[in-house]
Parts: sequence; structure tokens; C-alpha cells
Amino acid sequence: MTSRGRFITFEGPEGSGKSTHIRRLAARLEAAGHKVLLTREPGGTPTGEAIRRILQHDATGEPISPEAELLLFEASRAQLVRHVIDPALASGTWVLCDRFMDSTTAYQGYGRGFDIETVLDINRFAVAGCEPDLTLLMDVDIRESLQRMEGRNRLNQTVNDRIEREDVAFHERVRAGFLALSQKWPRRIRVIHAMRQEDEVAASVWSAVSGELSP
Ligand code: Z5A
Repeated sequence: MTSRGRFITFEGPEGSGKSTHIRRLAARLEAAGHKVLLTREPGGTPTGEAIRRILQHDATGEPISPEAELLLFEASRAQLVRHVIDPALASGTWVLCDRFMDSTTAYQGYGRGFDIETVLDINRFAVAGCEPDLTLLMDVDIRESLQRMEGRNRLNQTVNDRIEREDVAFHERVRAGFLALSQKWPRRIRVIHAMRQEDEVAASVWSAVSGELSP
């Protein structure tokens, strides 16, 4: 019988290096002989990617209410879990996901101000027991996060999306929210200090993964 794969999520403020380090970890796990699937939220399925376009750029031209925003993130997640993550884990694949349920608690709960227990309940409904084995919280201060996003936008000639345009106080609440979650679930959520050189951060990511999950 195939043993179940492992489920690892990356969380943190924008520009904290999630995409960079998820790719590095995938390469290292593959080199160690694991089958790895990389995915992201919102997105990762055709339905989820359509939801992502609506969420990031007000694609309909109509302002999105905070309630609709919360439910759209959860709808993308419900689809991703059932169509991608659960089947992959069942076939023994390691799943690495760029953002997952803790982002909703941090952004819509702590950031927008929805009741945290309500957000946690809706998360539970969406994931139906498919919770991460390990979450790497890439922590950077918000000034650094905003500087990195500016640098990335200059390089790629892109502009900030709808949520990135929120004010500094919003992003500070989100960061504090992530840190509060890491205190609530210290075994699952490991804080990685992501303001160091990229190689040092990658070493901490690997040490958390290999120590916790013995790849
Ligand atoms: N959102 C939500 O509100 N609720 C939810 O439930 C979910 C999401 C799931 C998704 O954005 C948005 O949706 C996000 C939260 C919200 N919005 N905000 N704001 P996304 O997926 O498009 O993007 P992101 O998750 O915010 O991250 P990002 O922009 O892709 O950044 P990143 O992946 O964390 O970082 P990166 O791309 O690896 O690196 C960013 C830059 O920093 C890049 O130029 C790197 O070369 C540089 N970098 C990386 N590491 C370092 C180090 N160590 N030193 C210096 N520079 C570095």
C-alpha cells in the first residue's frame, strides 16, 4: 500500500520569499527521491485560477465585499483540496502549497477584522480535515516586505494587486496575525526568519522540514 504523502504550506506577508523557497524545497525533496507537487492559493485548479483573477484585479469592475472575498478564497481552497491536494497525498506525493488556510485567518480575520473563530470554522469546512503537516511561516517586517514588492514590480513591470494596495496598518495586522497563529499552533507552524540571505533562509527551511518530517 502506498504511504500518504506529506503536506507542507508556506505562509507569510507578500515578498517574504515564499515562492523562492517553495521552489528550492521542491528541488531538494525531488533530489531526495520524493514525488512533489507544487501548487498555490488562490488558484491551483481552473476554477481556483478564475477566482484568483477576480480577487486580484477586481476583474468584474465591481468592488468585492469583504464577505464575498472571504468566501471566494474558501471556494478556491475547497476545490483545490478535493481535486488536487487530497488525491496527490493519497498517491504518496508530497504537496507544497504557496499559502493555505492560515492566510485567510491572517488576511480576512486579523487584517479585515472578521471574527477569528468564525474564520477558523469556515476554514475547517473548506478543508474537511486536510490540514498541513507542517507550515513554514516566512516572517519579514512590513517595510522590508513592501520594498521587495516594489523591487519585484519594477523588474517585472507589474503593479500592486488589490490586496497589496491595502495600507501599512493592514499589512502589520496581517503579520501580527500570522505570528499569533504560530503561537497557537507551535508544533505545526514554524517561524522562519526570512530577512537573512537567501541561502541561510533555505537552510532553515530544510532544517525545519527534515527535522519534523524526516524526508
Ligand atoms: N490572500 C488572502 O487575502 N487570503 C487568502 O486566504 C489567501 C491569499 C490564500 C495572493 O498573492 C494574495 O492573496 C496575497 C494574500 C491574499 N495578497 N497580498 N497582499 P500572491 O500569491 O500573488 O502573492 P504573495 O503570496 O503575496 O507573494 P509574492 O508576491 O509572490 O511574494 P513571495 O512569494 O512571498 O516572495 P518571492 O516572490 O519569493 O520574493 C519576492 C521578492 O523578494 C523577489 O524579488 C525575490 O527575489 C526577493 N527575495 C526573496 N528572498 C529574498 C531574500 N532572502 N533577501 C532579499 N530578497 C529576497
